[in-house]
Amino acid sequence: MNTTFRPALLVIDMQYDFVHGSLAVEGGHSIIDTVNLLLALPFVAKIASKDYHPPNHISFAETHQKPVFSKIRLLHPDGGEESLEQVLWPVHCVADTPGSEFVEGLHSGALTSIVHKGTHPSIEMYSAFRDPWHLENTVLPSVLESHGVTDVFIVGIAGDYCVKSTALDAVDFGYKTWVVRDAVRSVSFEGTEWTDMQLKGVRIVDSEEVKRMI
Ligand code: VGL
Ligand code: ZN
Repeated sequence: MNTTFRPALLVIDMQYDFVHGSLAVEGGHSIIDTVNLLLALPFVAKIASKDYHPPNHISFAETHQKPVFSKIRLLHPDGGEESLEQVLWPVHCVADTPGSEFVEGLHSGALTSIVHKGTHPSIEMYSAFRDPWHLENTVLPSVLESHGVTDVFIVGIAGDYCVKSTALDAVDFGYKTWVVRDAVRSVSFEGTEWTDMQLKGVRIVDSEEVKRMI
């Protein structure tokens, strides 16, 4: 058994609303085939996250009666001065609605686990590992630990939000972290997420290279 390289695939938020629905990301549909190719490789774990919000979630513009895509400051849930900028999104990925389902065509039968995130009404959670205040972990850290994972390969949506936050946390949790560029799509066209991730130690690869590695 190879104990020095135990790769996991993390499929981030490949859900109806991010591909066809209220927060559809440009080109989201075009990465489904590539994600499916990667899902067929012998990773030790194949884990998908689902953005999974209550109807009145704090990240929804409607919750604050403010314009979609406007920004607010969110205070630390336990009080104090600390705050984070929050983009206010259209209502998306509400738990148990069609918008939160995996996008049609995704080979979800190949998955070994599913991680739900953003389920708490008053806490935004872009990362599949934990909330931005580091108050609570999802099940992802323990799932990765239970499989003895050494390397995580991240794909999905959105490159500049949930993929990036998940990748930075993967580095913080001590994993060798790879983001598969041609299996990611972003909300904005600025493209700064790639250098932001690289500067923090994330390795950017393409799917052809991953096929040779796994
Ligand atoms: C995401 C915006 C709001 C994402 C989730 O999956 O990147 N983006 N919620
Ligand atoms: Zn969300």
